[in-house]
Amino acid sequence: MADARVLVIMGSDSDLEQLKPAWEVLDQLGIRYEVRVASAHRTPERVRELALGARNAGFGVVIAAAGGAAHLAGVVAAHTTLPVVAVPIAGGTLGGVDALLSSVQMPPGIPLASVGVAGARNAGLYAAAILGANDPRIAGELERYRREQSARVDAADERVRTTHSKT
Ligand code: RP5
Repeated sequence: MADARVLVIMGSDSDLEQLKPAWEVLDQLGIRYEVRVASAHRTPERVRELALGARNAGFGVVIAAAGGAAHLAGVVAAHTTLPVVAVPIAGGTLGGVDALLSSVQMPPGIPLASVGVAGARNAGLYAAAILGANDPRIAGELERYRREQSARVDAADERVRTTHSKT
């Protein structure tokens, strides 16, 4: 996919279901993406190759998801100056807190942005915001997305108010 804008990498295909909301929201915003599996510890050379080639391949931002000790996003960030958004995968013995801390506690010099545990949808939205900084079409799509989201909250308010209030 030559003109994909977001590179999505997961450490294992066992992460896939949890990460799906990231590209579902990219679909809603009309942003192209490529989804890959590469592991920082099981296929370190593949991760390096993907990260080193990402900018020339046309990507503007990378979403990297992993669970457990979760070093995938940090390793990707070490090999590219593109912005990298980490998604800590929920699960395992520590429920994803391990992956969260691995993501947010990067030592100085190689920064990562991180969403919360299992925060794939926000990762997609944040990647869109990064691209939208220099792309008015994407910024407009994000504004539309927020307007629709607000309208759903207003509709829920009306529904709950009329159903549950006793005045
Ligand atoms: C991490 O280890 C992966 O991102 C995944 O969340 C976790 C477990 O991987 P599998 O054993 O299910 O392949 O590297």
